[in-house]
Amino acid sequence: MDQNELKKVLSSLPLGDIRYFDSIGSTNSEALAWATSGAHDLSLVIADEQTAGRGRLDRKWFTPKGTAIAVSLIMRPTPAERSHLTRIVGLAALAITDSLRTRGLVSQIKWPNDVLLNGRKVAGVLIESVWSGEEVDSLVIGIGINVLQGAVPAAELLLFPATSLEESLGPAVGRERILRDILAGIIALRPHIGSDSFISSWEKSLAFRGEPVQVEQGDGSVLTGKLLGLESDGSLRLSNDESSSITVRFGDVRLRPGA
Ligand code: BT5
Repeated sequence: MDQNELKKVLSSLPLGDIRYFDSIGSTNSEALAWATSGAHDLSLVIADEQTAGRGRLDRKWFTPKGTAIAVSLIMRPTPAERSHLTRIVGLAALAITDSLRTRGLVSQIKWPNDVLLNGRKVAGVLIESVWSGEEVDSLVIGIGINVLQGAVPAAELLLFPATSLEESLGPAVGRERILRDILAGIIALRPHIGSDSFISSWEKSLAFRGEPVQVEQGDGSVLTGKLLGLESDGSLRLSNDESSSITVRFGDVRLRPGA
C-alpha cells in the first residue's frame, strides 16, 4: 500500500495510533497484543500481506501481497456499547456494504460475518476480544477484503466461492480510499449500535432473506429453515417446516441445495 496516500486519506478520521506492516502473520494477533498493552480506542493495524491470516474456528484467511485490505481496528467499548457487543460484527459488515454501495455495488451480508458480491465472498470479518476478568476490555475488528483478483484463493481452498472488487469495478480500485470509507462508516454507525434501526438495516442487508437455508453449526450439525431475520442480539432467526421459530447463535449459512 502507498503509505503516504494512506496517511493522507486517514488523517481526516478520529483514529487512535496506526501500525503499518509490509508483511505480518495476522493483523488480528498484533492488534490483540497491542490492545492488551493499552492501545487507544480506534487504533489500527494494517498490512500489505498476511502470512498467517485467520478466519473463525482457526480457518485460514489468505492475503497475498499487494492485493487486498487486511486491517484490524481496536475498539474500547463504552459502557453503553458493552450491552451490544454481539452487534459489532454487524457494524463492520454494514460499513463494508455501505462503502460498496457508494461505488454502485450492491452487496449482501451472509450471516454472520461474510460480505457477498454477486453471490460470492468478497470480504470476511473476524471479531476477537481481550478480557479483563469477567468483562470485555477491548475488541479487535478484523476485516479482510479481496480488492484485486490476485487476492482470490484457488477454488479448492474455499468453502464458498469468492470474488474481488476488481472483478466488478476494474483494476483502478484504490485500497486506501476503500479502507478510509469503511472506517468512516464504522465511526458513523457506532453511536447507533443500540438502536432498532441498526438491526433493521443489518437485517435488510442479509443474503438469502425469505429463502430456505442450511446453517452448519460449530459441531458439524446442520439446521434447515427459512431465513426470517435477526434477533435483537444479532442471532439469526429461522422458521422450520412446522412454522416455529429457531434462533441460531453460531454457524455458517448457505442456501439449501436444490431450493
Ligand atoms: C472469515 O472467516 O471470513 C474472517 C476473515 C477475517 C480476515 C481478517 S484479515 C485482517 C484480520 N487478520 C486476520 O488474521 N484475520 C482478519 P470465516 O467465515 O471462518 O471464513 C474463512 C474461510 O474463508 C476459509 O476457510 C476459506 O474457505 C475462505 N477464504 C480464505 N481466504 C479467503 C479470501 N481471501 N477470499 C475469500 N474467501 C477466503
